Amino acid sequence: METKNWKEILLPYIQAVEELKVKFKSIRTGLISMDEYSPIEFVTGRVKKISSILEKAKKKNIALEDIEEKIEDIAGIRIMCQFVEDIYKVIDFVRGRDGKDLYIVEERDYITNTKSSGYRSYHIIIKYPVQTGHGEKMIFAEIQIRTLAMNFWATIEHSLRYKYKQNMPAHIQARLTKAAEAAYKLDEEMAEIREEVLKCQESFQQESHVVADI
Ligand code: 0O2
Repeated sequence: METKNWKEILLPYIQAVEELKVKFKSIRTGLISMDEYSPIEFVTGRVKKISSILEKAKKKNIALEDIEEKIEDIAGIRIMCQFVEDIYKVIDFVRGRDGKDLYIVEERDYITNTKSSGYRSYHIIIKYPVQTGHGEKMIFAEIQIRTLAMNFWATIEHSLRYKYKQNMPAHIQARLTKAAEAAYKLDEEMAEIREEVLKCQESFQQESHVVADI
């Protein structure tokens, strides 16, 4: 794979990210326009930088000609949810698309199996067909699904880790792991608050029915 081919190679990945973003954003738009709750808060996407692709290939001992077959997150989208239970609704949605407009290759549950860094998120690796000027091309893409709290932690941890490269001091690492626990507790607390609000709403609706019936 020569350097001059990068533009051509990355084109279907750019297209896939754009298409997937539209698909997931329109779920939100559709639900909101019908005055319904959306499990999707916002969606972002990116195509991995060439330098990061090369770095990953080197780290994983992947030959340049195997990059497209072995690096699964050249195209990546991130779906942010308010609550942990919303993540599972989004997962169900993606599973419902399996065999239709995308093909699930693997699911990685870093919510149940939190990484040692403290990282939590749900990853779904898919194969996605892109229609190009030269016909259909099947490419890998990674969908990361997380709460706002998980995203808050991961975004900051990622930028700090980048500053240190591989040499993050142990005490900083330990503080970040503690911060991840705080983010986990925040998700739990928010879920409990939501449950209480929903209960209150239900009993309020029941009471107003009783009043209406009288
Ligand atoms: P970027 O910039 O987001 O693309 P790995 O073996 O960990 O290098 P692999 O085998 O592809 O990666 O699998 P994994 O761990 O399922 O997914 C890697 C991606 O998950 C990362 O991509 C991050 O986006 C995210 N991730 C995984 N672990 C962590 C973590 O400890 N902290 C943060 N902030 N993110 C994490 P990249 O390529 O590292 O980065």
